[in-house]
Amino acid sequence: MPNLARTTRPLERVPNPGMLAEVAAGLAAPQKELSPKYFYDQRGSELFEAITRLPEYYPTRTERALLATGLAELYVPIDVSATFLSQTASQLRREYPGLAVEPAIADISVELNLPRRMPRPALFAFLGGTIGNFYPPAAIRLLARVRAAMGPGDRFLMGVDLRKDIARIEAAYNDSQGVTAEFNRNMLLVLNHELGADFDPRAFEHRAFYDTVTHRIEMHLVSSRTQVVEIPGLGPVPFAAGESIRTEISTKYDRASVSALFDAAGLRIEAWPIDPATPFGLVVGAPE
Ligand code: AVJ
Repeated sequence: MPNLARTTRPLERVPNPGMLAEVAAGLAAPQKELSPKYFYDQRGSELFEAITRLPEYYPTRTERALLATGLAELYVPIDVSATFLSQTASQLRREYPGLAVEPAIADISVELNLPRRMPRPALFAFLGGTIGNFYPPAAIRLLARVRAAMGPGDRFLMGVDLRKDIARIEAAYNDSQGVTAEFNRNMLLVLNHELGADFDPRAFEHRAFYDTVTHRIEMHLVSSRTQVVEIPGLGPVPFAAGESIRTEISTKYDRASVSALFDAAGLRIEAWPIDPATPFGLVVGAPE
């Protein structure tokens, strides 16, 4: 068996001194849980890009079709996946020679790490429906952080996946090629690489199901047998057969639930251009 614990690759993500404590807390909970941000090392970011091209995964292509192409003078892409981000920045500079691209490496659940000065008015964009990965209190904190960085003339553009037929949502997270399953298991490789853990990704199964009460799809990694995982500094983590780690929630919204989030963060909905067929939407927010 390959030793997944020891590799010499450089860190591909934002340095994260709090990672071990966060992983420890998540794995100590009755429902073991890890943050979906740990999907995104180089491989995880590439897998997510592959997901965006899957026939079942409708969000990205719908969002792109909704966006009119107007070019800004300064683009500040923010991402937790550092190597992937700098590759994207180089590619954008080649594609749009007139555009200033200033990438910011950040864990947006903690800070935005914006440049000190930016041309205004600025459009803050949070696309893909990623707001759905945050539990309501964290979603409000994130939007409030954006709101605090906005000037009066700035606007906020957010992609939101909307409530729809359960089968269509579940298919988008259980694609027939197994890319989402590999994306899900990649989180274990991230923990092996960054914490020296010894997860065997083959011993965990991908599961994704929709919860109609909380309006979210949940992704889990289900332990296929009784096993003990070793995480240096944390010790042995036992798993029962069938026990899962929740690795992601992806909440689906409607106009009322977006409006409630915006209210709590000091934003108001200025426009609501959606694709009613999917449905998937964009929302334009302004400071209240
Ligand atoms: C990148 C957060 C928008 O929640 O749909 C794709 C990640 N997870 N397939 C989402 C994801 C499973 C995606 N976001």
